[in-house]
Amino acid sequence: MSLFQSTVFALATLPGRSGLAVMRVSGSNAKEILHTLTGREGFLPRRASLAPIYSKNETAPFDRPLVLWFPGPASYTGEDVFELHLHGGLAVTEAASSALLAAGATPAGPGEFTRRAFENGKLDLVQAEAVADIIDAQTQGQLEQAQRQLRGDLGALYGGWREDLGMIRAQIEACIDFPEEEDVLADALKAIKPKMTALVSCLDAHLDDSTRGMRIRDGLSIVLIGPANAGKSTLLNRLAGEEAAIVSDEPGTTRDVVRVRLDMGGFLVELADTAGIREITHNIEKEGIKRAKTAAEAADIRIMVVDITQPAADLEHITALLHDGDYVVFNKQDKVNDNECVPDIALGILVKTHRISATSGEGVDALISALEKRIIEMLGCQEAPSMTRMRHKQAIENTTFALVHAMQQLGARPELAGEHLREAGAALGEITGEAGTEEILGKIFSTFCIGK
Ligand SMILES: Nc1nc2c(ncn2[C@@H]2O[C@H](COP(=O)(O)OP(=O)(O)OP(=O)(O)O)[C@@H](O)[C@H]2O)c(=O)[nH]1
Ligand SMILES: [Mg+2]
Repeated sequence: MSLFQSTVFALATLPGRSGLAVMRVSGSNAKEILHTLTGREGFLPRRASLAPIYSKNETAPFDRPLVLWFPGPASYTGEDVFELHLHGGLAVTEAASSALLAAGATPAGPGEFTRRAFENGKLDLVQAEAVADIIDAQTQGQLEQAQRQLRGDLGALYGGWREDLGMIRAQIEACIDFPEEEDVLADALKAIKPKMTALVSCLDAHLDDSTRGMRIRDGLSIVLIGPANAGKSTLLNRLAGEEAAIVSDEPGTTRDVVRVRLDMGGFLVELADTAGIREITHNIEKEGIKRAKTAAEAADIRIMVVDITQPAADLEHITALLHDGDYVVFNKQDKVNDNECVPDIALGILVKTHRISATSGEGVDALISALEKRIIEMLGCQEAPSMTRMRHKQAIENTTFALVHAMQQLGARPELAGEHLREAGAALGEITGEAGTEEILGKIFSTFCIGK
């Protein structure tokens, strides 16, 4: 029996003119409502059939949709569900909504179908989030990660750790329940400790890997920095394939951070252009330079753009922002001979260098290939599933925190250790939803769109 009383409906497709519009209906009255709408009964489960559909008190049908009947629990939500594949367009979908309302269904809230699937045990919370991620995916990398998550890889990993925590706790409780022989208790507790240490290492390794999954989902950040007039904005426009940033021969053109989203090597990249960094007294430009530095510090990869024709003077403020593995791009190659030496920049770190012309495009393909290779190395497939949201990361951190506390209490106060283990299990359970509160669930599903 579903936890929800009402039967809800929503368009699963975008509203507006289209070939088809799919209306989804779920809830305990779905069968009765389908009968009211079509005047028919006996739809075969999971078989498509054409049926005329009527508005209340009308004898002429307003459309003849394809009807799909999914009796619960073998449905997406676990409840009785039907879908109407209507003709797309406002008049038809409006008529269908009115007929559904008249028959007693109510409009679904954001993510309500997936929420019902979660409440009815069809999906865990991590899988529900994966449904949202699949719909939002713009790149192959995002899609593959969301599909792995929907398959249950991440949920299985967390479920396994939760079981381990439960077993350790049971063992501690068993020791506490038979405390007659002190030596036996001490030995038994000693034997439990390595299991806890092993679990802490697994959680730590998962935390270390946390950026990967989140970068795949939210985008890897690449920031262009450099002196004024070096051609940063020209390069951003070339990489983006659009005139996103203003280009001019006046130094100090860019002030705000200009961000564009790109697909590089199948992964989502957020590329940012920033203000040229130079000694300046103008307040607005100063603020721009501050923002440039902040963006550079937060980025996953920095590309320093330098004008190949200019002497490499006063670049320390910029080179100080670079990290090992970043890029230095000598731009305006079209203005010099191929064999001309590049300006000698003092760097104490390992960077990759490229010679390009952002205006002619020379050398840009090689730069793109190098970046794509690097991104695939950073985000490409690994065996273990990665966490994909800050919410997961915080819960794993809380789990580790409680588990470490449990280890500290194990010898002296095993009953307290048991309590910390319970907290650790609860923190882990929040991720998959076993220990989810209404507040957490409400927050997650409110970000879904209607019809999901
Ligand atoms: N010849 C040549 N000119 C270039 C090249 N790239 C940029 N320029 C020119 O250099 C000038 C500055 O280019 P921008 O892209 O605005 O430089 P920027 O680094 O964004 O400059 P700021 O925003 O002021 O820091 C413009 O006149 C561009 O047309 C290049 O590869 N070759
Ligand atoms: Mg610029």
